Amino acid sequence: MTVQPPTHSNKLSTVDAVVIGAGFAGLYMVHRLRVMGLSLRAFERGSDVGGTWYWNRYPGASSDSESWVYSYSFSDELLQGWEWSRRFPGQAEILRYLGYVADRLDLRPAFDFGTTVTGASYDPEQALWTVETDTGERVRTAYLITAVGCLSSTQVPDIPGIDRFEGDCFHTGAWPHEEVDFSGKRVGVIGTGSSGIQSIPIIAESAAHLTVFQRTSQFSVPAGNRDISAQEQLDLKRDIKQIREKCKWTSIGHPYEFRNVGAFDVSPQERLAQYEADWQKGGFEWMFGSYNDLMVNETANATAAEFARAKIRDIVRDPEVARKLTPEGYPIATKRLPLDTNYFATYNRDNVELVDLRESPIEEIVAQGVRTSAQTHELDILIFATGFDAMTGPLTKLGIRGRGGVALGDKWSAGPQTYLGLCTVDFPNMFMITGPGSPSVLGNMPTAIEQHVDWICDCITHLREQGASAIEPQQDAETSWGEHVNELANGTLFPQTNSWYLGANIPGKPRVFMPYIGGFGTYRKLCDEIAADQYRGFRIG
Ligand code: NA7
Repeated sequence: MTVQPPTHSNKLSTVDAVVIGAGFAGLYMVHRLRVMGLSLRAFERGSDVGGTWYWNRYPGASSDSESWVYSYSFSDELLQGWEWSRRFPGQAEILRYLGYVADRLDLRPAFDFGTTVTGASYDPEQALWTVETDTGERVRTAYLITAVGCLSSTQVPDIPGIDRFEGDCFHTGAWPHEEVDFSGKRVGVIGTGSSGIQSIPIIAESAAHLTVFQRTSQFSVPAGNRDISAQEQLDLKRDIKQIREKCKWTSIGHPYEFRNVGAFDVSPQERLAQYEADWQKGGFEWMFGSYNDLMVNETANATAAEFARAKIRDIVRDPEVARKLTPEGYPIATKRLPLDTNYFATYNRDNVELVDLRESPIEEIVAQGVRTSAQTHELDILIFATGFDAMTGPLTKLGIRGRGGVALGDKWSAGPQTYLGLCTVDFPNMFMITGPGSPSVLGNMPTAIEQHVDWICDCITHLREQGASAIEPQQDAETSWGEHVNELANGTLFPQTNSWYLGANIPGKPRVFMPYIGGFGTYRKLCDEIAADQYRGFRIG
């Protein structure tokens, strides 16, 4: 393999490719480009590799994908050289894994860490991007590749008085590197999405008092996390290639699919028994390995939702607290379904209090804590588990301007427009790994990332073989893709619910269902067909 050393200079340099981000996507992208012999620069705002797992160090942070699929599959050596300890790996173990990959492939020297991309503009005459960073560098590049993740732009709500709080304040997605000590402290958590649901049980174990501020009650499925036994390690080493191959073609990039039966094709007794058996196993399979009409038929969905609600009522001893925790009014899994370890049982602890913000909304943050319409909750530590400007946020904040100086954020002011979630008109040679309009967040991210990186590398190879200077979607292909993504989403229950999939968590964000919901396997096949058909729908010049 020929590896081109990166050129680190403060002058205006020109390279073949610039990659932004050192998470799962950026690491694999840099590796592939180096093997292809391209010169490149890579920028990462964190001080090391890790992406999501560099930033989300909150207690209990964990992957919701099984460890054996939450990893790279492109290299046998990497697969065989690493052993996961748990079914669902925690943040620290995943970060160690990404460090292992970076070491094995010698990726760190390719990155400028602690460097934020502040802008990029396109010169159509030269078919080159000029990328600018906060360290004052300007780099010209033919290919601009974003590997910035879908959930990396943290969202802190605009609550009056937020700067007045005198205690410590953290966002789960920008957690400090030092351990936060909760012992003897009065802690407040705002938000009960995945981050809140993962962290609340752990914080409750050491805090003197924990107040959870809940705006929308959430469904959650037990993770069923456990150690991986020695025998299972051997089995995984033997079977991992087949398991990973299977992931490529299923609908959510995991090695299972919805069953070939609907919820009403079986008797109520059989259905309940199946739900119970799958619940005991834990994990997403309970929902996404279940009846095939759960996400398209409201009545079918209600059978699963009612099962999950009954579990909350069984676990939570105080009926009033159980009532507040029980989600009503939206179909299960139309908000991103969390997996939990002892989440609902945590509310049986004496030191945990639930505040239902639908009954008593937050009015302001004061020096001592949070004031709702009912009372002031005094706190030493306030945690925002309030999520992210998902999918588009990490991209639009890069300050990228395409042909004619059009800003990406302006182009997408009515919602993201892409072809395949990979490219967008007026931004030639810009590739987005897991961009909006691709399956991305609807399944196992490493599966989605590897498919995108491989497709982009094949595309760049094709361009270079053809002597072509630029690739860009055709307008009609982009428009039809947007319509197709929308139409597929409208055939499901997802658009009924306020979720970050729709941008509904960000005030003023257009309500557009952003990921492609047609399935990972279908999408992969389509991307391959488009490439084989001379990059149908793209203009190559
Ligand atoms: P999520 O899933 O977006 O959850 C954010 C939570 O914060 C959710 O419960 C929100 O309630 C709540 N929230 C947001 N703004 C407010 C305000 N202003 N007041 C009260 N509560 C608020 O983010 P996570 O970090 O938990 O998870 C993100 C993804 O990371 C996750 O899905 C996985 O893919 C990994 P709401 O439901 O909007 O009423």
